Amino acid sequence: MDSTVTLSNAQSFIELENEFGARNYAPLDVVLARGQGVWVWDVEDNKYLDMLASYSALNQGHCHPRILTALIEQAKKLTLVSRAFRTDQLGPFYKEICEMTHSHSVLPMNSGAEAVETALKAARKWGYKVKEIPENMAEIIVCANNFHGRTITIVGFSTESQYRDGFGPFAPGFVTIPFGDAEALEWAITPNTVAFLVEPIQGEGGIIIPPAGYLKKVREICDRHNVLLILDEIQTGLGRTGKLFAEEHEGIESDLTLVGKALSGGFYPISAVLSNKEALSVFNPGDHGSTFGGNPLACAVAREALKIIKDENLIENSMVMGNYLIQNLNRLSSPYIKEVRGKGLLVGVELKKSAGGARRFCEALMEKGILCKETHKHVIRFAPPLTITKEELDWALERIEPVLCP
Ligand code: IF1
Repeated sequence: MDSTVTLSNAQSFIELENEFGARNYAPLDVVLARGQGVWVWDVEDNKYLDMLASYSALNQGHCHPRILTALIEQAKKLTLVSRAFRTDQLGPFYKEICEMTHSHSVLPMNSGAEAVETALKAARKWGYKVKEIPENMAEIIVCANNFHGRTITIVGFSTESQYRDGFGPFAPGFVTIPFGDAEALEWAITPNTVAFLVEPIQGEGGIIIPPAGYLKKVREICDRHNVLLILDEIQTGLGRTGKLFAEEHEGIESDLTLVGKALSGGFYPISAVLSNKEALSVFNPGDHGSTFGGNPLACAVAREALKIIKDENLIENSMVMGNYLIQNLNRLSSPYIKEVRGKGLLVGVELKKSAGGARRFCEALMEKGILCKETHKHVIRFAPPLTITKEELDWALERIEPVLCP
């Protein structure tokens, strides 16, 4: 029996998802079929400006032709050997990402959550082997309102009740402090603290920017107590906030930096842990790994995706266009807007409670040809590909204004 499905209209695709898929998402009812740069088209060929960019995985834009070529050329040659053998892609990828990010060493994985898990394992092992903490006593400090992924360990230290509900028991050894409060970090550190894990800007938390000087103080406190600073730059990194990494806004360097999402420009799941000192060197053969981590297809894609960030000046464009977007959103006199905040092209528009939630605004924007997604009920997130031009932002602003200023 031929079970191949050929469908044309949006509703039939939606029904298929609803009939056969787990209900772990509530997406907008737009069924996309192709994308190019900042634009995507649905199955009925309606065109939309993608102002979500897959939560920053598409910093280089949809289907970037150079990454596409790298993917195809590498796919013709060699895709996977596992880490049982070496390849002619892994070493060059290591060298290029370390040089570009001023890192000492790197460990490649696939998803963002895996990069987070890898860093947690490295930090604990570093704590036992280097800091000489008693066995099974390692503590890692995290922030309230964090988002680091969906594994059981990670949701175990989430403060969002839905992310935890029904998934326990959870791993011990995590301590939660408020985000943006350096003094709280100092208070929470004990002789058994191995690391502090934090997002430079909380993404899913609602585009929350900590007070100026926070990361600098955090760096100083971690140094003073011999605690590793782990920055989750999976969403904020690779140009999103107008710097290669958000840490640069405060002129600091982490001990471990986590990257994912835009590391592949949206073609392929690739993540990595970047290490600035000895933290990663505690791993011995057999301690950690992944079948697909560091595979040659991933490396070829990531190498090209990184080069594009430089060659197309995406970091500077993110800063300039981000400022332009924030400035113009701030000009709107809307009865709904409470605050506009952001850095580079990571922008949040927080709505007043009286607006009744951000979802209906995202739906209204979709009707006008703009795709974005609410976060934390009351915040609209605008995070388009970093390739976006002033003309394209003007096009967006023309459509955002009537939705927010009726
Ligand atoms: C989904 C959110 C964003 C992240 C940070 C680690 C990860 C993420 C700072 C894990 C992932 C994703 C997950 C994705 C949607 C998206 C998201 F709304 F869910 F929270 F971006 F804001 N650290 N964020 O933002 O990376 O394992 O997913 O590769 O649908 O859950 P991952």
